[in-house]
Amino acid sequence: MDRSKLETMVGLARETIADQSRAGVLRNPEGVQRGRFVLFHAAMSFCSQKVRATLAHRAASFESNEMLILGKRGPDGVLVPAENYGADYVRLRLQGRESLKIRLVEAYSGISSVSDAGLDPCAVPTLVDLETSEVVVDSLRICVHIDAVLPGTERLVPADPEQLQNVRRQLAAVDRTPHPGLLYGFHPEDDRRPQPLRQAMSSVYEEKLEALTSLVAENSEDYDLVAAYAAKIAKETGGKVIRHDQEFQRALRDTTREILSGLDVDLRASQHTWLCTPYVSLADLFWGVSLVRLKYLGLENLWADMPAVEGYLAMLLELPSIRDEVVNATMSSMPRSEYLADRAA
Ligand SMILES: N[C@@H](CCC(=O)N[C@@H](CS)C(=O)NCC(=O)O)C(=O)O
Repeated sequence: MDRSKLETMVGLARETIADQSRAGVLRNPEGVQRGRFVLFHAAMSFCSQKVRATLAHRAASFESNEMLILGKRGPDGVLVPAENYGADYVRLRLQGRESLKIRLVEAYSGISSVSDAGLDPCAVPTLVDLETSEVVVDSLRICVHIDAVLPGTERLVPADPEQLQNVRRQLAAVDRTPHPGLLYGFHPEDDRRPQPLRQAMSSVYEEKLEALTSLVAENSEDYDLVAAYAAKIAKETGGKVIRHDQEFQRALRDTTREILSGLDVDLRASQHTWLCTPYVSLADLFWGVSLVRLKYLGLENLWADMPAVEGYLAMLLELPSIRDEVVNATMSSMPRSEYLADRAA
């Protein structure tokens, strides 16, 4: 895409952020490649945490555009939609979809893997690489892109074919973990999410759908935008139906436990200091984000009989990138969880 056109689109997307003190903020100014990366993200979003941890680990500078990804109803009853639903932000994201050649999301699945579920046109994170004039969507692809284009040999994605294959397998495992389903859904007998979060989730789908329906009406002349909002409506309608479905919610925990058992086996078989490599790899950062989120949700019990996983998490929590961009970002942007607060305090 033509760079000046891209810069115009980025400028418009920035304006969807209500409080401009959260837009265009230079993060890690002393880092490498200053002026190259523009990131639209949210502090609480686990997909954004993967990207910020990658940028931090690779010591890269970036322009931060922090979005509020939950709508809010004001005291007057008027709904302020999530900033990531703004037309100009969605238009930017659709540019990223074009280069990815991937379908839009069609239904709710409880996972956010683009490969399995399709692209959510209204989600974060979105990366703009001003040097290659690319819009990159999907956290997995964004992190691989950042790692590949940065100079230096300390790559998070290893060159060794066997290590590479193992890293890819782990990235896919984290991508298949139903994090959104666990965050938004109501487990019938063991819901350990902080009370304010449960409260927010009890009306979140209604608010999302109300905002999206208005946006369709406001943008009815823009065919691509309407198609994007329609895809998001289909997904969120599915989520609304299933959030109290007991079997679905239990199945999400079973799937997560199965994925964690795979991690446990791989950790015990690993010949390396880290999961797949002698140095930290992208697999470690992704597992750091995943395990911190599960711990926050009170789901540490899913690996209670897997000491290798607990030991691995302790190592991950020592990484400054995980501490700053995952643990601290979670604690400062989400309601307090008794399960995460103790360790990180
Ligand atoms: N596979 C995508 C998933 C993106 C995604 O689901 N993002 C979530 C936050 S982690 C989001 O924007 N949620 C807000 C919403 O859907 O309204 C990625 O990894 O980037």
